[in-house]
Amino acid sequence: MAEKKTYEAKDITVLEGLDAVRLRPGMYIGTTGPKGLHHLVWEILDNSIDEAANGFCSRIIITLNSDGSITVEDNGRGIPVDIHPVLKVSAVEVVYTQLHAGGKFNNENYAYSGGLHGVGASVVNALSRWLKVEVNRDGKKYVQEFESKEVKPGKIAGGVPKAPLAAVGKSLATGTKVTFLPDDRIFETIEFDYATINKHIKEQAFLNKGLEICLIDQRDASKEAIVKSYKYDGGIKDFVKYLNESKNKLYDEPIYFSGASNGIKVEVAMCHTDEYVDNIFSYVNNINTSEGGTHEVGFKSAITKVFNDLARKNGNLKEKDANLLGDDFREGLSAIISIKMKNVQFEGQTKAKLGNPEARPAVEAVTINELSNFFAGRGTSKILDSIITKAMGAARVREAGRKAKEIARQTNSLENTSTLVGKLASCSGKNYANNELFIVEGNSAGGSAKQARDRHFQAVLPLRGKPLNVEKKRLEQVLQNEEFRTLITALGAGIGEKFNIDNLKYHKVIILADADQDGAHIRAILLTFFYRYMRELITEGHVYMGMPPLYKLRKKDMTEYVYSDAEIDEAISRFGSNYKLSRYKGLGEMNPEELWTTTLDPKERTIVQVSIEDAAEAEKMITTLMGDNIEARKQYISENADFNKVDKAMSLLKKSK
Ligand code: 0RA
Repeated sequence: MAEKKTYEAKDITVLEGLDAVRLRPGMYIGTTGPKGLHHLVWEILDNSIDEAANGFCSRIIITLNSDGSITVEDNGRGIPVDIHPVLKVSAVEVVYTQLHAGGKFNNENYAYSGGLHGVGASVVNALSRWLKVEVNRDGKKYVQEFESKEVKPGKIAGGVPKAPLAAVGKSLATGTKVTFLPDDRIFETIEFDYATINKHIKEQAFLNKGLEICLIDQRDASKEAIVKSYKYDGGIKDFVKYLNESKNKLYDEPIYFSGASNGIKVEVAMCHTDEYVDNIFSYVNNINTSEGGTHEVGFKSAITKVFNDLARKNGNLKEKDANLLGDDFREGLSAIISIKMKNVQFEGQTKAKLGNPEARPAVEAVTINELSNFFAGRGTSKILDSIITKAMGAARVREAGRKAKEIARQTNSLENTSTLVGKLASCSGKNYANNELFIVEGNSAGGSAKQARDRHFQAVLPLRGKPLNVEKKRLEQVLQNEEFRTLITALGAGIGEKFNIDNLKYHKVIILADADQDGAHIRAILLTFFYRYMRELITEGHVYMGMPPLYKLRKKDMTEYVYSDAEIDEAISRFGSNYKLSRYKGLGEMNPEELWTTTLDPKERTIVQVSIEDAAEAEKMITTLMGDNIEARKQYISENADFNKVDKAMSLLKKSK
């Protein structure tokens, strides 16, 4: 009994740490929205991935359970169970209750972990209703459970051990299994998103060569569990093959190299295609740096140098010729850059840009060294020839484009805005920070939007059918398309290299498309366009998706608009009987008043900010759906299409009649 007392007394200091996490969750996981919720999973998963990176774990299984909890299980060595000499509790308990203790134990082997995730398993425990850890090691199975519960009215203590770690039986296996239920008193939603987790583990499987990561979704007890497994023995080389799946490659096998410089480990896989844009993804300690950073800069300058040197050595470039530009060598390039380093500093709008200056020379040195070695002795290999030929083609087009633009400038055709923006209904306000541009699908919805909007600060650009798909088009061709010229001119900030966000005339660019297949397509084309030619528009947070309602519920003088299938059941139950339900098949069905109240009015509407991940996903979708690889296309559709939506709407309509 006495022993139990001291145990509780000591708990108190532990709890104060975890209370800080519950008080300011944002400081530890960024947000309490869906992104923060999934951060918990990445956190726990990272610990298992670290164990794999050290060579002790070959498989990780993530299970989405029917009670809403999630399990992450690995076959590593198991978290140590010995008693901490100072804290006098098991190492397991330290990991889940001590802030920043993490699973890392200051072990030299774990020197590279951390970064954006790395906040420690204790943060996950603090923000969970309950958490259970099961450890198999030393021939035994150990269990410890934690919970967050109200200790006095209005005061919740987070992540309190229900009892010390206990041996509960024998086990021949080794490994760690963590199950937790995120706390709905902290998070806006505690529903895990299958697609988000699926995408993340696939990415992690690519980044961790040979590691098997499985996902089991058994939340719906009436259906068979969905089981997925990823394991790539080619690592990031397989990642590049996947990116290029539906593209025409200049050479079959991606170029792969790795090395280290100044304690920074660098790994690169790259392969050129016949496309005109590049597709470079970079990672630091397995964390995606979608805004780029010093490592990407180092990589880009290194390949420019190596390929220019080789082109000169091979006689493709004569003495009098100028060097080719980095852009030329990157045309059609798909690449993955993965580096591991200590003391990572993230910068940028979304903290997804590597800031460490030392990463640039390190990546540069490894790339110059390894890439030169790769081509050394091969003379004019086929691979090198194809890369240089492609780059020289790009340079020719660039030069021709420059001349054409000069002529165009002289004849003043591109700059003559008055003829170009004919279809744009601009707004009268000149306070750009306030102005919004709605890009609206279809002429009829565009007409309603023009009538409905507040013309002081809302401009409307209707799109006639589908905009030109920018896939497989050079910038020059995109510029010939009237729809895009109008859009570019309306935004006023230029395009491509010349894009200057300071000149932006609309602070919010809101895409308004129907909630159907065509609408999704239009959204994807526009996002791909922004992603490729005005990326800052997205990274600086200017692009939004409008959310028109899907249903209108009416009863006597009550009217309610419902924006998602998820909310419709609840709304109907509130209306009771004798309601009238109608479904909007498209924006065009709404009259101007309805459009204003539901979709345009800043006080009432819902708009969703587009993230760089959304845009990258749209670009992947476009290349897969428009590409030539039929298998890849089928697989993509079966993995991503949400056919349930339409079914659900139809069944509801039948009910309401
Ligand atoms: C430090 C030391 C040892 C294992 C781990 C950490 C470990 C932590 C986690 C977290 C999730 N899964 C994990 N697997 C292992 C083992 C030290 C030893 O056995 O000598």
